[in-house]
Amino acid sequence: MAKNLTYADKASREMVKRAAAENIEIILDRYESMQPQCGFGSLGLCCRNCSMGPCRIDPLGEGPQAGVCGANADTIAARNIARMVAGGAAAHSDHGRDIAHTLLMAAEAPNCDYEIKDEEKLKAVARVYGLETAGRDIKAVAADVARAALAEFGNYEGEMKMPSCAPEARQQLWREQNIYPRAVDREIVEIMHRTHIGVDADYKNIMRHSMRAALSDGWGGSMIATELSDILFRSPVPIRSRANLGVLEKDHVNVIVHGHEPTLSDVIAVVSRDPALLDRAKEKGAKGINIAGICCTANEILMRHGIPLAGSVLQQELALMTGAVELMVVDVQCIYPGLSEVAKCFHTRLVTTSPKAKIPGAMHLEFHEDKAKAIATQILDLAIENFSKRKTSRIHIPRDTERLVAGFTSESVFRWLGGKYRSTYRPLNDAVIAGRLRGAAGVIGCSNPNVEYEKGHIEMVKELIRNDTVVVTTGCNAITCAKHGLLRPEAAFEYAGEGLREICRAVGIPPVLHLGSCVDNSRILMTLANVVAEGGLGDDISQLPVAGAAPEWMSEKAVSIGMYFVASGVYTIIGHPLPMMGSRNLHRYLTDEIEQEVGGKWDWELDPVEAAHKMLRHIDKKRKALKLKPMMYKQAFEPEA
Ligand code: SF4
Ligand code: MSK
Repeated sequence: MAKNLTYADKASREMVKRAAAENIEIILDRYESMQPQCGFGSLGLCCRNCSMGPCRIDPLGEGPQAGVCGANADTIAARNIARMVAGGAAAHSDHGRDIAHTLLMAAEAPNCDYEIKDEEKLKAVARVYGLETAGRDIKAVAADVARAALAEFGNYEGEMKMPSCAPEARQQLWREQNIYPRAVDREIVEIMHRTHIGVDADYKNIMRHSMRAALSDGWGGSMIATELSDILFRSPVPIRSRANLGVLEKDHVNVIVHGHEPTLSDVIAVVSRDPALLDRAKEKGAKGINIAGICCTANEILMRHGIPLAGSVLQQELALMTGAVELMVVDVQCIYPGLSEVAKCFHTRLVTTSPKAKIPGAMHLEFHEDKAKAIATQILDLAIENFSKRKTSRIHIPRDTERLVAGFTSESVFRWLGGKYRSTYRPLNDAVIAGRLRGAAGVIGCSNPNVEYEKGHIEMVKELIRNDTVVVTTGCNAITCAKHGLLRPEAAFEYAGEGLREICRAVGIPPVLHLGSCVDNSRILMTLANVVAEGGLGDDISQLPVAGAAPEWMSEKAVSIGMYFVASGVYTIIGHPLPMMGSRNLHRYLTDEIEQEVGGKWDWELDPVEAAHKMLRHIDKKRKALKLKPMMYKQAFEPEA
């Protein structure tokens, strides 16, 4: 499947071809060389949690059915999934912790390069933490908010505060199920403890705690990352830009920012407009400095500065294949170590900046928030310097770009849906109640060479909007949608059903709404909470006509995200199943029984159109339970065969 590029955008196809012609190894080659991949690992039946192992369970039932310690398929598979949740929740939440430290610095450090850019958001977050704001110095409030957020990671008693943004009924259910998160670090550490040799052997018990840890991510660490980033870098507003490798410019110094955190990339975006730097670039023969992004760092600076998207996770090496990138600067997450070898084939400098993420062969220039502007300038100077090392004959930039509108938030997004600006969710709820909108779907997540390149994202999203389901998107799905023209307002006329089309026409928004980066899935949670609070669609998220999907998921973060959506009451479908299919019991629990406990459940379906239909059937089921009017418009989707 890896090299099937039927659905890939033209720019990616061009660069994959170039890599093959020049014998430069990229992810698709490495994926192919890994085949066949380990069946025990894929089924979740391999354990190496202690040195009596590694142990493998025979999926056919003929060989061993328990590891040396006696752990069976259910225990081993559940422990493996739990550890994926721990990895994902840790990645998101550590990001949130760093942003909280930056906010504290902005509040207290003299001459800090960061400032409080969104006082309204600061006050809103202060209210969540029960902090007084009236008549207080804004920096003092910011310091209190930062400290309260940091306390969420290491609380030693009570519950986390941020999850109090969830509907009351949902919070109550979490308490009844004993999965209300207490502290981010605690829940993650507890996963590692429970999955140690000889601790928790009950797969359901392990999964319940995994939900608790995932909730500490979605309604905790990730939400802190989003809210505090808005305070520091300002809340996004709808903004126009472009996407795909064609955003690189032949006569400019091209700098790609890649990774996940906005702390450095936001400063790079600002500093790149410094006249002194631009003069230096001109002295070297460049017309200017062009910043473009890959992965979620890209989403962060797209939303706030309109910086164009060079591509999604699978395009990181392809961007270097253009021969036109002077420097790629990376922070954390989703950064392939393989970049270092591809960079060597061109003049490109690969620069790592986080003490948590060094790559052999890359230059390391450590980022410190207290010297943000100086370091950003140093990085851009390196890129300018490198411009003269370009080999013109090696440059091949695909021409393809696509227009997009991005930068919606839970505060702004659905206010638009009613046809005029209103400060409530009433227009959205009314559209759903009246049947102009069938419901809403979150389609998110990575790209993965184990499925046909981008087919899952595009086909699923098109099928959903065709059936009057507004799609909210984040992460690499958002980038893929952008490249394929789904984030243009005109996409409503080309692809959306009549009801959704009418709404998009009235307010000039695309049918697919870009809500940001991976941590910004918290914006989707907050949106769901706001819809419930608005009234008329039940008193809990699990009653809403909504569904979630990650058709091409790949990272541990995606597992944590899926788990917190399920634990929040959302039907969540992914392409490839979680690596646990060797355990029938765990499969049954996650795809069925778990719904009795939390109202949401997992599902898997490789065919993206069929997956979209499963989501639509679920949405219809919820509409029926709410006794909503039948859909006003004739649907393309046939609910029952
Ligand atoms: Fe084997 Fe049990 Fe050790 Fe896992 S924890 S490696 S199943 S003995
Ligand atoms: S970057 S986690 S590949 S969405 Fe957020 Fe893309 Fe997935 Fe990384």
